Amino acid sequence: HIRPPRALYQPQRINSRGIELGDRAALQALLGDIGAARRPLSTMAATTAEQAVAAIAAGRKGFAVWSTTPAEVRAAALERAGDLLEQRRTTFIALLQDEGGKTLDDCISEVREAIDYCRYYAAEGRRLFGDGVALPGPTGESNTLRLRGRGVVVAISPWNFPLAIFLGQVTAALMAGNAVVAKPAEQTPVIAELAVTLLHEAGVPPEALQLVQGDGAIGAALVAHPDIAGVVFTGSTEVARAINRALAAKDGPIVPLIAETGGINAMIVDATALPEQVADDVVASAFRSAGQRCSALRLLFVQDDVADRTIELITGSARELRLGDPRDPATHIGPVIDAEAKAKLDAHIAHMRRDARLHYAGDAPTTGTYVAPHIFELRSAAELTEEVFGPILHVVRYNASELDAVVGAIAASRYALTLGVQSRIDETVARIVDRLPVGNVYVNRNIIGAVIGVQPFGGSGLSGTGPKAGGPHYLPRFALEQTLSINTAAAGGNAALLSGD
Ligand code: UN1
Repeated sequence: HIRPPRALYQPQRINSRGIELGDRAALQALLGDIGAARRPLSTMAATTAEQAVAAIAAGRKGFAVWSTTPAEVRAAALERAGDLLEQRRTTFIALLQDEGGKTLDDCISEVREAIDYCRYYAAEGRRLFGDGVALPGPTGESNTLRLRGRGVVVAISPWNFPLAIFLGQVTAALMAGNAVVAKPAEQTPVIAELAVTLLHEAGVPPEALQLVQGDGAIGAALVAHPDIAGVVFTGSTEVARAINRALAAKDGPIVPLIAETGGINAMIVDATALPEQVADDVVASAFRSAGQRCSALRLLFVQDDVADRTIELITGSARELRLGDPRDPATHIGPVIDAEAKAKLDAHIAHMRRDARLHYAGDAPTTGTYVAPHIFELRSAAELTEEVFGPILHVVRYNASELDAVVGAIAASRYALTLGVQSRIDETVARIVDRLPVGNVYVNRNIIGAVIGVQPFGGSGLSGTGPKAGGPHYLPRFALEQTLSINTAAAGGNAALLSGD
């Protein structure tokens, strides 16, 4: 059964309270002033390894205070942080443009996401960290399962969502009653500093949330410390592995790693897919944010009957994209994060130009770290062996009898983060989706921009350990479980322990 065609679908980007963050022209006018007033990045001092170690010791004191602060009070601090973010949105939007090189649309979405994280984890925290769950037991005994903080959690975050992912990690760990030592990406230190100041202002004690600045060596010093209670990390698979090894190698407590890493994310387009919808969704998923999202589309499988037409439509839409200064509201795609990222992508493009068929190469400004969108066709998915973190799309044709082989190729990558399926046949969608362990599956729409609390985000295999950020299982992983079994029958039974008196 083939579903009838329908109007094109654009996912809504509204946050939990439906906030509008102001009209673009007004924001743009404000941005100029704020951008000029900011501190130069060179004034940021990197933390030394000794200071990083001292932060863990101070965090132990912060933990003693914060873990015994009622969950309600912790939740209220997070909500205040969300309100402060909303009030100061233009500052954060300006910084995201400046430090992160992100377009205005991306900056607005990111500030919304950051506000959502504060409010969502506050609400989840109230639900999960209050009195605990009373469990049925024999008469004369009360049994309660409750969640508590673990200790000092190390949070290591990436440059591609320097506000939202940074705050997502930190607010979750704090809500669960942990103290946090956060190490943001060295490319985006100022945003992190402002975000931490804001959380302190919102009521998080300074020793419960400390910031250390620096590169991977500082992160490694934190992870190697014997007194940490867990690590939350977003970044490359390679670094997640290194963290895992470091945690396994040291003596002391066995602590969890929550990791969200990369993907060779695929989309499968069959002959019944709506071509205009496919073009829209492929261009958004592969090229928006200059492809610098872990959710972005890297590998497009197109059924051969419609492949030429589909590639033509995608190329047509890609041509409409404007690359340039992210501060210009007409820009769709800004620069990639730095010269190192550009050099890596340029090398991949050069390699593809030799070995693959080029369908499209866009125009990019010649100064600055711009990388033009490219579309290459591969003979087989096996030719793409690693995540390419930029605006480069790889296309592979398949015929109808090869669908299972396509599914097998996606599984064989061992990444399992996002997946798109474009088809009007429900059985085809089910056949693909049921066979892959992918974390976030998107059907007949784009594959980026997961909404907090609506589309919990994260994968498995080479893509991470879970739990999913912005979902109901995230906070418990940051916590200890404590089962409290109390004799309430005997004279002097300790029922009062549970009533909070
Ligand atoms: C990342 O890029 O590291 O769904 C993860 C999305 C975002 C991805 C964030 N939540 O596009």
